[in-house]
Parts: sequence; structure tokens; C-alpha cells
Amino acid sequence: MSMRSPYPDVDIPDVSLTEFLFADGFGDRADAPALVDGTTGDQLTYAELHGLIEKIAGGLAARGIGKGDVVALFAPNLPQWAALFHGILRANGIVTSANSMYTAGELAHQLTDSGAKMLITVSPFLDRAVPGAKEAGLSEDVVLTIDRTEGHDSLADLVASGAPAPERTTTATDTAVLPYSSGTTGLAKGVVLTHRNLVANLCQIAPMGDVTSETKIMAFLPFFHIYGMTVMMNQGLHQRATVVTMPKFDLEQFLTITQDLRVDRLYIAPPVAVALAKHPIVDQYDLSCIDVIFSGAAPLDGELGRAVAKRLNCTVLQGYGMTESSPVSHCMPDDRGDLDLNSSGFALPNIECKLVDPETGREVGVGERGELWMRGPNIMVGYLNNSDATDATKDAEGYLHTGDIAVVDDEGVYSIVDRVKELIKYKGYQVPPAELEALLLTHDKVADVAVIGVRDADGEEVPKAFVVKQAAGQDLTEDEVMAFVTERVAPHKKVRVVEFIEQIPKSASGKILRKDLRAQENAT
Ligand code: AYL
Repeated sequence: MSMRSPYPDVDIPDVSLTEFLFADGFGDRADAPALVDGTTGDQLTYAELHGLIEKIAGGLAARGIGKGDVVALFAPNLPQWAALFHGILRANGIVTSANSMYTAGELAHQLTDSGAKMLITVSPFLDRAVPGAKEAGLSEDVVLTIDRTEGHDSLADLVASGAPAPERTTTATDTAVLPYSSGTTGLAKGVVLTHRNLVANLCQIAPMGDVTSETKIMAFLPFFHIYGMTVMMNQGLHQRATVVTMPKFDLEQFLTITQDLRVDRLYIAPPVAVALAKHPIVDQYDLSCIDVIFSGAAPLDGELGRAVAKRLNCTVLQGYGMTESSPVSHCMPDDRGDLDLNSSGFALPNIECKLVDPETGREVGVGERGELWMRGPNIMVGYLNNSDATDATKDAEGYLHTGDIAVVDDEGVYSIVDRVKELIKYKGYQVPPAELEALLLTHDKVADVAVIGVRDADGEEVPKAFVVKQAAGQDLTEDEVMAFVTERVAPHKKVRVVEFIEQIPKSASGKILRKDLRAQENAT
């Protein structure tokens, strides 16, 4: 038995994302700002954005990018990010969006794994982009920059080709994007999301929120992550709203931009709620423009959310989802600010859910805890070139096994109460323990290691490594372990706590018993 969304199903047009967003023209929004760089005021109107997308598509086609070719975007949030994203799709290509904090090595993994043919970045990232591209076997000629810089072709060169955009051959079932996610276990994998998946999620979230052409959306959360990509960028463009970008989060700058541009809709992850509820500086700004603050990507503490709503006199809402679900599967609609803020609201239209006891495989009912399984048109096709991981996550009936434990009430409101998968979330960003474990095993003083998420003093989830020393490495210190990781990974993946132990608890088949480590952690 599955539980359907309480909302009526929505129609999902059988078109590519680009057609879905742009085919209808822009009416009276043609000269309105689609994207504004909050830090510089530079903007692209809807008409300019569309023109730029067509030119980018032409330029890419002239450089040999065509149907099914993967182009990597490795850049901070800028209006041009959106233009390039849609330009690549318009050229019948596929976007793989890379975390802009990645080291060269992490980027190389994604470029190689996704089979990227071109990398588009910004000049301040070239010190990581060029070695990353080289390691992945890409020549420097295919590393382009958004800004102009010596030695690399830029966005301006791409559009200067003057070549017409190619014929549209992309269909709804073609792959559109390959964001990376570790899913329930293992290393980061390419999540195959089709045009239909992305179009579906836009259709599914439309009835939940009050985003209109009047809305100004704040987008400091990255477009490379599916939250920024779908919920901020593509939802904003779909509704002909204005999307205000920030290349990185800075509290004062964010407050200034919000106040000065009269931003009315903020999308945040929980750590920003802490600042909005508690930081004294917030009182120095006129934030009466803020209507709705929507939190997702990690659990929001209900009390904290209420404190934000009270302080800023606005509605605070929570949503839940995964990269693998394009991403939103559950959220609170705009008019239900009354719901318990510890919950993540209702299943979106066209989504069916089951809650399953992970021990017994038995389906559970209202009020009982179970792993959330969900099915719908927004669920990924699978992981790129990894049928084992796909089969372990998506069952024969199409249900995605989320690895999250949820409870549903009799109104159909879901609360995420625990996580049974390995994944750690640091400030809403994914930290795959398996990746840190593999890295630490290359340290010659480490005999064995396991990484889990623990709570720090502020209640934030942080990666902790349990390390078994080699006999010859008894002088190994916690700082050495942390520094070794810090040098090799993006900052959000840093190991922040280390404990030396005698032995890693493992099952007979050699699997790390993370549950035992968690229990041990909670007991101390
Ligand atoms: P990924 N509460 C608890 N855990 C959450 C929540 C939440 N509201 N949202 C996401 N997670 C965790 O792929 C959960 O463990 O996508 C989930 O499996 O980076 C994992 O994060 C997925 O991590 C939305 C809906 C943002 C989704 C998203 C981003 C999804 C993050 C806004 O409305």
C-alpha cells in the first residue's frame, strides 16, 4: 500500500527543460530582470538571457558539442551560470555541475566519471580547474572561463562565433544533468536526471509556493547543487521571477542585498537560520521585504525556525528531498506556515510514498517510524554507469529508498526523524564517509578508519574519524589526521573530530558497523 500526495496530480508536458522554460516567450517580462548579480548589480533581462542562451548554444555547437556531450560547469553563482546551463542544454548537451569548492583531484574525479568534454569555469578557479582537467585527460583548450583571461577562451569568445543554435534534437527522456551525490553508500556518483525529471519537479512545486513574476528570489545557495539549480534558478525562471545571485555567502552582504533589492523570498539551509535568529547585526537592516523563508537540505530545528519567523515577521517553511529526486519530494505550501516546523510538509503532487521498517521490511502506518521510499516522475533514472548502486537504491517498482527515517501523521505531514544511510551532511553539503575513509587509508600511519557524523556543541552535524594507528605510527596525532584530510578535500568535507581506537567494529562480511560507532558516541 502506498500513500499518495494529498494534492491532485499535475500534468507534465512532454518537452525538454529548455522548451518548457522558454518556448512561450516572455510577454511583458521580456525586459524585466531574470537574474541580477547582487554584488555588482549586473543583470540579464529575460530577453537578454534567452539571446545569450541561443548564442552560447551556437558557440558550443561550433566547437563540436552536440547531442549527449557532457559539459562541466565549475563556477560560483553568477547570472552567466544560468545562461551557460541552458546554453549547454540548448546545444543538446548535458550539464555536470561541480561543487565550486572542489580541489583539483575532486574535480578530476567528476570530469572523468561523467566523461566531460569541456569545462567552463572562472579565472580565479583556474588553479584548480586546469590541473583537474589535465588529470582527467582534457586539454587546456577546452577549459573556458566566464570572465576574460589570458590563455583561455572566454564566454565572450564562445558567443562571438555568431554560429546559430543547432536544431533541437533533445527529447524529454534524454539526460539533462549529472549532479553528483553519494546516495546511501559509497563515493559520489553521477545522478542521471532527465529533462522530464526536472520539468516534473517544476510542475510539482508550482502549486505549493506562491512564486510569481513579482517575486525576488535570493540565490546564495549554489546552483551546482540541485536545490539551487531547481528551486532557485529554474523555478525562478519558470515563474518569470527575478533571481538575485551571490557568488558566496557573507552575512552582511546578504543582508544588505536583501534589504536594498527588496528580496521577498529566501531559500536557505539550516545554518543560515541560526544567523537570522541570533546574530545581533540582523537588527540593523530593514528586512520587512521578506515574505517567505524556505529551508531545506538538512533538518531544521522547529524552535529555531519559529524564532526566525518571529524576529523577521515572515513565514518560515521547510522542505525535504534529495538530488536523486530532482530534488523536492516534500514541502510545506506557502499558506501552511502553521504546520509544525520540525516537519517537512506534504508529499508533492504525483508522488507516492511508503514507510518501511528497515529491520523487517514491513510497511508501517501513521505515527510509526520507517524508511521513506518514494516514487514519482521526478525520481532519477539511476546512477551513471553504476547499475549496482542504482539497483541498491531504486527497486523494481520504481521506489527510491531514501535512507531517511520518517514519520507521517494522519493529515499526511511527514517528519524526517533519522538517517540510516552513511551520508553526513555538513551545513547541508554532502560528505561521503566512504571517500574520507579511502583517503585516510592512504596515510601510512593509519591501519584502519571509519567516519561517521556526530553533533558538535552547536548541534551541527560534523564528520568524525575513528582511527586505528599502524603499529609503527604510534606518534600520529589528531591534528595530523585532520591536516592530512584538509589538504586534499573541499572545506565542507574536513574531518572535524578524531578519536583513536583499537579496532573498527565490523560485520562478518567486513562492513563497518556504523550503528555501533554511533551508539558508542551517544553513550559518551
Ligand atoms: P542532497 N530534513 C532532514 N533531512 C533532510 C532535509 C530535511 N528537510 N532535506 C534534505 N535532507 C537530507 O542530495 C536527507 O538525509 O539533497 C536527504 O536524504 O544533497 C539528503 O539530505 C539529501 O541530500 C527542498 C528539497 C532542498 C530538497 C532540497 C535539497 C536536497 C538535498 C529543498 O525543498
